[in-house]
Amino acid sequence: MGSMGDDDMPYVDVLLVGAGFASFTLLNRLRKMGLGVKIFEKGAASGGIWYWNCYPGARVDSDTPIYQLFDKELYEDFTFKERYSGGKELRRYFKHIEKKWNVEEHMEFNKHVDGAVFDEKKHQWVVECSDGTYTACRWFIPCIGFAARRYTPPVPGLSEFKGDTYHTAVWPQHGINLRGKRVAQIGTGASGIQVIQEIGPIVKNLTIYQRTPNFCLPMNQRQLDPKEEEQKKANGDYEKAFNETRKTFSGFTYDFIEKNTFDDSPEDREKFYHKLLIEQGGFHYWLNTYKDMLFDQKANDEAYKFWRNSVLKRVKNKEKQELLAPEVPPHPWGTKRPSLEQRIYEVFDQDNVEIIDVNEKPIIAVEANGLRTKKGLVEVDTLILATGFDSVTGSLAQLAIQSTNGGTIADHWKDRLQTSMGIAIPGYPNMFFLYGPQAPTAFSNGPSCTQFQAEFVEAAIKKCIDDGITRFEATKEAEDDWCKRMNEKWDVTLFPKAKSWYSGANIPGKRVEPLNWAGGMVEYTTSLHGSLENNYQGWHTDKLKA
Ligand code: N01
Repeated sequence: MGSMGDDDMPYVDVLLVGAGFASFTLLNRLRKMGLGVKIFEKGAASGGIWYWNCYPGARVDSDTPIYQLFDKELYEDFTFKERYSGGKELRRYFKHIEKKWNVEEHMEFNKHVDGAVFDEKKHQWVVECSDGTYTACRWFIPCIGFAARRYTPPVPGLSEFKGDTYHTAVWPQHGINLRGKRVAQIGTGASGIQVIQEIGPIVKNLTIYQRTPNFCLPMNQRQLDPKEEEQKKANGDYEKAFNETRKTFSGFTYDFIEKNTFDDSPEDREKFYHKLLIEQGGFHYWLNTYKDMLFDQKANDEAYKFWRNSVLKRVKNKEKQELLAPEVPPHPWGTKRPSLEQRIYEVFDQDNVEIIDVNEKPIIAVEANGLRTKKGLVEVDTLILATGFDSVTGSLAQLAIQSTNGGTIADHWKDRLQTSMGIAIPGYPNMFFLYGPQAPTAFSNGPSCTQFQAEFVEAAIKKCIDDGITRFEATKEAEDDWCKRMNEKWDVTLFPKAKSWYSGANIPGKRVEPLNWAGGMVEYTTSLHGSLENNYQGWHTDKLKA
């Protein structure tokens, strides 16, 4: 970081990292305030996660209209085609944003941010990129999401494999033809389920190495009628939906109901579950159900029982039934991320699809021609790693962003994860991060979370500019308070009973702790905005001496 202080260093008021939903929301808001804004994106195009995750079947699990930027200017001439949009459609949407908002001058692609250091004399960040360039900015805002650091498990012999290996997080942009191939896949999370569903019907055979079954929910996908959508826009239904997301736990348009599981008779409960799971589909069975489902084990068992029966009806193979919907679940229902599916259980049940439980039959080694377990060698042409991410914390912790107290973000989190309200860190003045740790992130609809965080960032920057403040840093007290509240919210739920990326348990050696705010969106946004009150109570402020 040698160039600090160069007067000819390029300067921009706000530097955003990553070209996904969060950055575009901020870009539009902040440039309207008259600020100079740039987005540095390491990929060759915009889309954020939708640029990188282009594996077969990639599709979002949030429904139209709430999976988009909440902006009339954008939706008035763009209509999504399906209830749940596919990856290609989302990329088309990002192109639309770029064109509609005329963002070209703000974008730099193939620009990888390595690290940054704060210049106390100027109250500016100096940001270093891997192309050797430095950029100064007053406000530095990484918007790199929770899945920017992929994870590959240390399977013995992985480099010995002579076939092709692909990780879902860096799937080749040109696609891969797997028709008629013998394929092995490790992992059955959200990415893994979508790949299986897509390729199961076309490959010669597919061997799935499963560690934990994914308790999938029917997506109830459907094509949208363009005329109907136009009518909805004209009626104000889109705006109503966006507003609704502000009032719910997860930033969806629906919420937990004001009833506990056993308030209903068994018959009424069955009817209610049926409505959520079968008729409505999507996340209704997860986030629109009895309010005790994620807090009370007995209530949770009821939800599991109903869900399990629905799966058993779709899978004929008895062994697969037990692998996919075991009598005794490995974790409470809904404490790991359920995937939305369109035909996954029928695909799992196909004769060309085999499921190997790696708890019972661990992968002994990957060999030149395939994968060996104690059952023998399965020869394959292609190996797919759908093994996820060093989620939530890994994205930021991998960057060399220096604290004013010394050390990096990874150092700051050495003993515990700590942030102020999941948006800032003491020692990192004038820096916010969006859709990251200790925010509603993994428990929320992405565009809702980033929209509400962006509104706060805009309000904070505006207030600072109005008050002549040039240095704005979270207090240690605010951070300690947030960590305490994080744990209080988490500990009363059933989430700690699951080994999940929600708590870092998917990465060997990673400390297990709550990574996401489990107190709901409303309390989250209220806390953010409240922190600016009473003379910036959650923040230290300073002004450059003239
Ligand atoms: O990653 P994951 P992902 N041996 O961590 C398994 C979002 N997203 O990329 O469950 C064997 O969920 C691991 O097993 P286990 C979404 O929020 C959204 O699928 O840890 N298996 C798991 O099955 C999602 O939740 C969308 O026991 C091993 C899998 O690999 C998040 O991103 C689409 C293993 C990893 O699953 C992450 O999803 C895609 C090992 N050593 C992603 N190590 C949509 O909206 C790991 N696994 C649709």
